[in-house]
Amino acid sequence: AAMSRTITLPKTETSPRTERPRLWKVILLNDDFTPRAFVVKVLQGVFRMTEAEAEGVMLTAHRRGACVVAVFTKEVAETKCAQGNDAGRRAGYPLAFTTEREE
Ligand code: TYC
Repeated sequence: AAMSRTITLPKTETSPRTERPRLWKVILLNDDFTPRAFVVKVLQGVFRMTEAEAEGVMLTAHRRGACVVAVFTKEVAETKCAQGNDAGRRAGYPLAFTTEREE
C-alpha cells in the first residue's frame, strides 16, 4: 500500500511589527445654553481634568465653536463622548461631544 507522507516546510519568517492603534479625537462643541460651570464639571468628571484645564478647554470651545478635548483609542473615545453627552442630556442641556479619527 502506498504510504502518504506529510512534508512540513520551514515556517516563513514574518516581521513581528506591532502597529500603533489609530487614535480618535473627542471634540467638545459649543452651544448657547449649557452653563459654563456645568461644562467644566463634565470635563473634570469624564476626562479627569483639573479645573484649570477644563476651564481652558471650555473657553476655547466657547470662543471658537469647538475644541479637541483629548485623543484615545476608538472604543475609549466613543465611551467618553457618550458619557459627556449623557451628562448633558440628564441635566437637560444640549451639551455635545463628538469623535473624529486622527489622520
Ligand atoms: N456657550 C455656553 C454659554 O455661554 C458655554 C459653553 C461653552 C457651552 C463650551 C458649551 O462646549 C461648550 N453658557
